[in-house]
Amino acid sequence: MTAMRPWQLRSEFARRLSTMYGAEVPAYTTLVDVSHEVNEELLDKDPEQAQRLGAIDRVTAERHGAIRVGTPGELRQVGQVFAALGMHPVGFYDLREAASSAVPVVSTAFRPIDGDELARNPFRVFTSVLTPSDRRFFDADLQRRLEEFLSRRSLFPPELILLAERAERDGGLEQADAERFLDLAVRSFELSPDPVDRGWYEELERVSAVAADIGGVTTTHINHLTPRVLDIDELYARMGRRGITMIDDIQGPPRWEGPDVLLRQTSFKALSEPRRFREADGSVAEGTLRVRFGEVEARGIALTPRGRALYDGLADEVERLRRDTGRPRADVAPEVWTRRFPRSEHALARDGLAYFTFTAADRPDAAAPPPESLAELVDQGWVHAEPIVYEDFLPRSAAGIFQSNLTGDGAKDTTRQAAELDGQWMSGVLERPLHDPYDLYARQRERSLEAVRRRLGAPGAGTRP
Ligand code: OOG
Ligand code: NI
Repeated sequence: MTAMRPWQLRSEFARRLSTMYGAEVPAYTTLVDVSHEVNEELLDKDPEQAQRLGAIDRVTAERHGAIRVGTPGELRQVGQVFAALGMHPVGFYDLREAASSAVPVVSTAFRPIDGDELARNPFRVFTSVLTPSDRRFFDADLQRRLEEFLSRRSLFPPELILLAERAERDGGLEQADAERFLDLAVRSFELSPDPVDRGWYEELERVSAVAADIGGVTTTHINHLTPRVLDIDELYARMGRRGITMIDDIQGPPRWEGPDVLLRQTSFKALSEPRRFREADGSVAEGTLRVRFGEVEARGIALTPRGRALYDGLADEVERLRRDTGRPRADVAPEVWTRRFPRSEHALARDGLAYFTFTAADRPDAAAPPPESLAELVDQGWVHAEPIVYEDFLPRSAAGIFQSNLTGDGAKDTTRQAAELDGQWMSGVLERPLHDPYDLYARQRERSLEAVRRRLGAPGAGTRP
């Protein structure tokens, strides 16, 4: 009998990470306080609406972290540590393509993948790995020196990896081991007091501030920890009133009259933090770095590939209009959405644009057999639809958040050869399957439809779109 199951380790890790990060970055605590304030108010006003996309206990504890590592070996170890917490790699994000400034990383997100695990604690970590072989950013000489620097460091103590392997194998850890595991895991993501080699850091910074943050230091750290808020516009205004400067924009879908979909994010600007530097003459001096920021997010309904294509099309149209007319995005976007995006959850469900789970409605009066098309089942009231919340990330928003917090644009030579890195590469490095987010949502929907068919005694119900 193990004392702590993976989900308990996950909750406890997220809680301790939050305490640690709050001590390192006090403005994060303000962000969490204001998020809770806004959430409580909405809950008081309309408990049902406020909890439509997750019970309040889940939402209150909900966080995502962001970390950045340097090598395939480090990424594999990260995968092992998170496996102990019941978190699996989902999705492949290529920020090299999504960002206009130099962001030489590819990423995945570790998260729980089952509905009940997500409900217990949905903690997720956006994890990026540096791409030193990408010639658009690094020449052969810099690649060699960077890889050599990275090969000399070790981010995770062997004891942590052993405990993680044991936790994954046994489905949890005994109390004393769990305590040790959590302690070592949280400490691995603390900001290190080790001096930063100034010359090396600055050389990398000229290529990319992200490359310097990852490969310019001998340790890793949590870059940000993001609480979930139910009204991000209200939060944005309140943070401003508390004197905390936010970035200019809220990334993702606009505020509008229709359903919340996907993910909206914003952040406060990267803060100057004291760090020690080793100078060229070997002396150590105090200095500052501006790398870590505070992000906050509001989550909406997961879109199907068709819904996502519509979303991406609207994002392009908004961008075009913004450029052509010079009007702010916050004015243009709601107009475009009102014109082109379905105005109700019902329409999203009927048209197969978003993911829902379905339950059979009580229809004792029904004379005809239920229809085979899901659209008709929805339209004729045979089923109730509950939205599935989006558990993943958006590459454009991620790139936007990265960019708005970088000190400089860095340098990207687009005439040179990109390194070919994709989901298959990532999965090989992790030695684990990389889950496709759409498959996970579709599976959740399909399970609910199987139950509907059994309830209605109609094996064909909902088998067509
Ligand atoms: C990750 C940026 C992406 C998000 O929420 O989209 C991200 C990073 O800054 O390391 O966290
Ligand atoms: Ni983030």
